[in-house]
Amino acid sequence: MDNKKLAGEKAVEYVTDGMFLGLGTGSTVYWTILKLAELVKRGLDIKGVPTSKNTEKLAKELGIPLVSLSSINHLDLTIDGADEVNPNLELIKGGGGALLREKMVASISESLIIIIDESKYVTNLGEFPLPVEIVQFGWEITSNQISRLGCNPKLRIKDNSPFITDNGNYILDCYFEKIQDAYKLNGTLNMIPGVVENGLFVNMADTIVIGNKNATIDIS
Ligand code: ABF
Repeated sequence: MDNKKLAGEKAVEYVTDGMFLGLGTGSTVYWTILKLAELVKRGLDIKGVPTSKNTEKLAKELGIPLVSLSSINHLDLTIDGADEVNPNLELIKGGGGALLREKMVASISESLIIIIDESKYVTNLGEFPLPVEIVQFGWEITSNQISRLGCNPKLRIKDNSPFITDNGNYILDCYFEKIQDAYKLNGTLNMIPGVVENGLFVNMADTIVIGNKNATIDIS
């Protein structure tokens, strides 16, 4: 079975009746949402908060009841994917361009479960370029400021134009190669004028579910 499908479906075991759930973005969470929709049809009572327009569309099509983030002040559990995870459960997220909403949803969740295939479990973060969401105004200045932290920022392009997030911002993919101190870099990045949010999730994940051949490994 596909390792992403393994991890995505395994995460549903953490869901109980009456939960308010953060529903992440990406191809691994896709399997979680499919499984949840199946259980909702059989009576599972959950309310979902999507982290992107794509997730909202999929959940609506599958009949998962949704609530808006502004109507609640906490979530019981968020299930989401990631681009890299290190042994400290620090993450790089945002490859799908939804990092700001993902981080906001994760920040009000009592528990955050990250689902990945084993290729994303790494010793050091940084081989995957760190997505940083920035405002469009003066983006070149913001990019120069970020480059002084020791990386090579690249404006994310889609269909030959700058990629625009659900929030109307740009994304810089920042090539650090190796990130030694994710906690410090997270704070430093967010102090730069023009930076909206970055894809480092530090001290947020509680459990990582790794789909690995025919087994899953829960690290928490
Ligand atoms: C999303 O999951 C993003 O933060 C991250 O880029 C993506 C990983 O995608 P996939 O599960 O498709 O590998 O939450």
